[in-house]
Amino acid sequence: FASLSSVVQRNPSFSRLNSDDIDFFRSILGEKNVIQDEDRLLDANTDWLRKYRGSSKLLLQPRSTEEVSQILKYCNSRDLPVVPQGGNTGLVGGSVPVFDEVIINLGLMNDIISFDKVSGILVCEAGGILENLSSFLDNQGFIMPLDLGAKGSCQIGGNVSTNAGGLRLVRYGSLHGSVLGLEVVLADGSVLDMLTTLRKDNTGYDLKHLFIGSEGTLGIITKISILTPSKLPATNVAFLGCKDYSSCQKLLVDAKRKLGEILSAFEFLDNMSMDVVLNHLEGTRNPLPSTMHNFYVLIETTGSNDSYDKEKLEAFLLRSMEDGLISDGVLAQDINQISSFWQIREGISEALMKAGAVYKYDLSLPVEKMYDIVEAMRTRLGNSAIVIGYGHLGDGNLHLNISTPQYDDAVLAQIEPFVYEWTSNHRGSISAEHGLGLMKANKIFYSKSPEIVQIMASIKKLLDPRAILNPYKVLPHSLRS
Ligand code: AKG
Repeated sequence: FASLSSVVQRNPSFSRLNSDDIDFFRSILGEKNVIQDEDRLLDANTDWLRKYRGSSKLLLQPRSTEEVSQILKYCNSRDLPVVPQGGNTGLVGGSVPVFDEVIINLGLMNDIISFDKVSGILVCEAGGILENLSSFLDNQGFIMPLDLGAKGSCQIGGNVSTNAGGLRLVRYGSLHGSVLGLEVVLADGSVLDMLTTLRKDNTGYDLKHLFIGSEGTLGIITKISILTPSKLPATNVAFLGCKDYSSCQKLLVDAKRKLGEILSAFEFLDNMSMDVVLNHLEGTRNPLPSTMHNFYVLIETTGSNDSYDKEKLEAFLLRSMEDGLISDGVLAQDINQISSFWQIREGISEALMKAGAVYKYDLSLPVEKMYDIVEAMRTRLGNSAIVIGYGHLGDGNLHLNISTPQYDDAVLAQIEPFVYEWTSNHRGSISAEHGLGLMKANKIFYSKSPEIVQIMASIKKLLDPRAILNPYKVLPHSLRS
């Protein structure tokens, strides 16, 4: 676990929890949803990567917006800090306490409030698990506009508050586009009803955007209205081998042009990523077993006419092979093959966890420069670490991951600040889709100017003057009250 005391000090203006507080929470939530059980607290205090561990003594499980409001009103009046928590699958230490913050888990607030089959607009509570929402929509002939490896545990409220990207962004855009409305509880307990179901509404500042991606530091999202695309009948997935990164890039340009509106995912991984998956995830096999390729690309198309889509994809693949952009490839023949191809790409994070210690960087970079940082890092680290690169090539989002058998401060010192400086020098983002959390709060200046960060701090002060909401996250320590 990262040593937190060297990174951040507990805010001395915060109170300590006492027995009157517990009595109050019991009075509003009932005995069973005021949790002090050590095992459950240990889980809720520990992040998915097992890198950060807080020491909260209290987990609250509200069942309604009204209960969230009462909790926050009380905590604000008592200067008790809180951490909103969804599925706790974040990768930057944003969803766990740093010290003794009260954990507010939204998991019991998982109702679907309405679904309009004409417009495809879903209104639901924040604690709905992404996969459950997808299954609900599947029965209605729709899909969620986002999909990610953590779908079985992550909650839509967490997805929205971190502005999660995922595997479909290349087709359906970010949550800033799909989310139409929100209900949010502010630190003082007031409820902002922005839960519109309108596609268009230009009546002044669109405040919901402040809460999308602010990682629970400005308010707690309790309800969401989201535009969902129709489920199309034809999905095809190709798994391809490429000789170099430049071929992957050219393939992307061609895919956008030639597959056009049916392109729904364009993912890549290097051969080191493939090795990690094959070595650590049981039951996986390389879809292209005969030769090792330097890079692999997964292309998914989704459209309304299977034979037309297949013909289009096959013609594209044939042409790309003739042009030398693809060395080998295979088109999934059934749903099992589709899921086995996706399992390789989606399983990389889990495989890395099994391989040892992992240092994660989620970068946005111009596509043509994106892989240079992987090579630069390999040169820097030599034999001391395995450096892998994969991610959402279609969105210019690289997941640079570095794996060592054990955690090593000397390796970290080689990686940081180099990785942040390199990204900043190329006008990239140090967090493409994972957020800043605790891990990168102090690194914000690599991606945002002092003027912008100052405005962010002013907005924080306006909405959460006592700074009780997800403290120590997102904003740099120097600017916190
Ligand atoms: C992805 O696989 O797309 C992720 O966002 C996880 C990346 C990581 O584990 O570094």
